[in-house]
Amino acid sequence: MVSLNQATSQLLIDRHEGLSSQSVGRFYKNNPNSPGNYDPIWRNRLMQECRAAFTHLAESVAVNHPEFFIHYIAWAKAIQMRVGLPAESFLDLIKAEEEICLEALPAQSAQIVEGYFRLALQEYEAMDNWVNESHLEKEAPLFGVARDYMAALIDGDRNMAEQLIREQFERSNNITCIYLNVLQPVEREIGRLWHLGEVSVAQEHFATSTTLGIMCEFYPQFAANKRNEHLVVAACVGDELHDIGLRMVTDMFENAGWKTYFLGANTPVESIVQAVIERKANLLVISATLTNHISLVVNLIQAIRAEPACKDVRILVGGHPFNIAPGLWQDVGADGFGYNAVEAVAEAEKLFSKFNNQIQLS
Ligand code: B12
Repeated sequence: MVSLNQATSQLLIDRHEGLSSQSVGRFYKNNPNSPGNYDPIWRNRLMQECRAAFTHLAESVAVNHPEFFIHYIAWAKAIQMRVGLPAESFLDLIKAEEEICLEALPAQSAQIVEGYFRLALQEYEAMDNWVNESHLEKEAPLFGVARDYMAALIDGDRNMAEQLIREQFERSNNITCIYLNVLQPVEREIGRLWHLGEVSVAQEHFATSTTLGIMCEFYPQFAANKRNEHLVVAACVGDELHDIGLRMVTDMFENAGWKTYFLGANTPVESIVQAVIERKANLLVISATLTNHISLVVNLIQAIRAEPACKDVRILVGGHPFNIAPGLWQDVGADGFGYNAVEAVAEAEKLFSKFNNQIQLS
């Protein structure tokens, strides 16, 4: 049976175009002096914003986690302010979206959606702090290396970037620490600076490809490690292109002696299921970064669970949405979750020791 949340989510998806144009109309009716009234470029921009808001709201309602809608609003607020829409105007746009939903949706759906808007509006002022907080923490291990590595990337100095990481590896011989305290926070910080308009798309792409190159150079270190008999298949869902986190997770499994089969971004569900069967995988690790990709995770897990040949396969999930929504991993039907690449391996080892004990006992 379809739940009220799923029905509401479907309504939002089916009607998002109409809801968007009514919201933009209401926004300008309530605020005739707001930027861009009678300007088709601005109207178009606000339409796009409303479409994205209703899509994120639909996903958030479908999985019953308001965090995603709240985070989307925080993200969009910074983007809209960057392109010249004042914070108070964006607030009025959200209020217009809410008004239209309450008028246009059936009462029970309107009630659900009202709760999501209420939570987002409660956080509206505080949201600026989320975006303004750096991912490079002064007290964190290797802060200096992370700071210099990021500066080299922003300068476009690949040699310097590689040298900093090489030197740190020579000093510490600790790849895990470099991954978690340099590469990961620097990627996130570059994303934050892009979001605020302080780093260009080109600079972000350069940083990302340099970081991926450095990670590849570490591979021989992992490959030398002792193998265990477990095999892990690693995949992102749907059109998710963010696969560096998953790559780190896979590398940490290699480092811990697992065999791995990395599929990365953009692999169709059938191909993931097929790979799991053909490789006789013990574990599937699924990564999602975008908060509107949770339904894709659910679909993939259901496809694995429906396949008799995968009955003993364990599933771990992770990535940004799981990090911000406690308990989501259980809601999507996974066996476990890890906040980062090290926790991913620890969780898998815990799962398999439990599983092996069960086999021995039965
Ligand atoms: C690099 C990057 C890209 C690259 C990705 C290249 C690649 N090969 O990965 C490209 C350019 C393709 C890209 C595209 C987009 N991006 Co982008 N991107 C980033 C960026 C800067 C870094 C991502 C990253 O590598 N992070 C570092 C890794 C190590 O962290 P992580 O993924 O969280 O992984 C760790 C844990 O989560 C965990 N984990 C991860 N997976 C798993 C799995 C399991 C099983 C377990 C247990 C644990 C686990 O372990 C990992 C390692 O410790 C982020 C910024 C950010 N905050 O991350 C934005 C970011 C994710 N992108 C963003 C956006 C908006 C986009 C685009 C929509 C932009 C656009 N308009 O086109 C597109 C979407 C493309 C798509 N369909 O996926 C937003 C997302 C906003 C949101 N809240 O949803 C971010 C946050 C930037 C921002 N601040 O605005 N992006």
